[in-house]
Amino acid sequence: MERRVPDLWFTEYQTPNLRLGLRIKDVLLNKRSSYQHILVVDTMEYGRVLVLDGAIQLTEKDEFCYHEMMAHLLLCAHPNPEEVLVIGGGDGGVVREVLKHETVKKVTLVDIDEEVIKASKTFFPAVSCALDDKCVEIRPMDALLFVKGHFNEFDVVIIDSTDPVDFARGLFEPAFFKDVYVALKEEGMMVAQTESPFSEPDLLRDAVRGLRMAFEKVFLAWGVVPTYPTGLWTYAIGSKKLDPRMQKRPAPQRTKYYSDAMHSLAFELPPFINEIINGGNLEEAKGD
Ligand code: AG3
Repeated sequence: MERRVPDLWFTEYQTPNLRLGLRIKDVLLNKRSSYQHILVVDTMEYGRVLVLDGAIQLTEKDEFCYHEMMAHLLLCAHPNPEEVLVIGGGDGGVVREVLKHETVKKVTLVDIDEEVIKASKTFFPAVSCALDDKCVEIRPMDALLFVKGHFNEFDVVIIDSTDPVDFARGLFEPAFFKDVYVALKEEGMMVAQTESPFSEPDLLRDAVRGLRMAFEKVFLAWGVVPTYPTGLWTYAIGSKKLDPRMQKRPAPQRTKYYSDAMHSLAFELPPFINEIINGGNLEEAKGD
């Protein structure tokens, strides 16, 4: 008889009828925090993977696709971003990208679950590396409460949430977007991850609708993240004044997904996505 190695797989049910399977090399962490289940596995195809409540948050191999877009779309569209608020994102990936901008004086990270921050520091040093920077203040609390106490304070707010289930649901609501509006300065902008137009078209439509209730200008950008449901991802932007399609400052050096050309490309919506958020109305599709 030959020796055989066990065949371990991690499966994410992206929808009840669609799943992504990653072959596991090793299980590094498998625990429950007060808020969610936290799993860290090392996989053959994508390296280490952070999974919260069964949903992939990042993999070593493709996290840059998402984190670069979340940070640079707005930071490069703002003339002088100094004060940045990151909501969720306890892994530190967005904060790492934000700190590539020399204008930034302070980043406040508000994540409800300190255990995610701890897991990232232990297992994803290349993602969490900026969390100990002197410009970063970490506030482990509910972001819904945090934003209520802040007025006219931030240039850019980045909402790096999990899927809208359980405690993250409120982060996709119009009431929250309105609080974020108030927390932003006069030229402020916010971006939220708004899932896949293939698997969650209704969620995307509702999120854009909610943003339009709170902000003068609303825009949508898209990009590719191979390990997120369907691989096609959206980023919804609310702005008080500025047009985020106009890049004000060049892409930071050494990015792997975002570039000056990708900035404008990201705002070119494929017609089926425009249909979802505007019912095909081209005037509105321009965003303003
Ligand atoms: N936040 C968005 C993850 C959504 C993925 N959804 C899923 N796999 N079903 C990612 C946090 C990374 N900083």
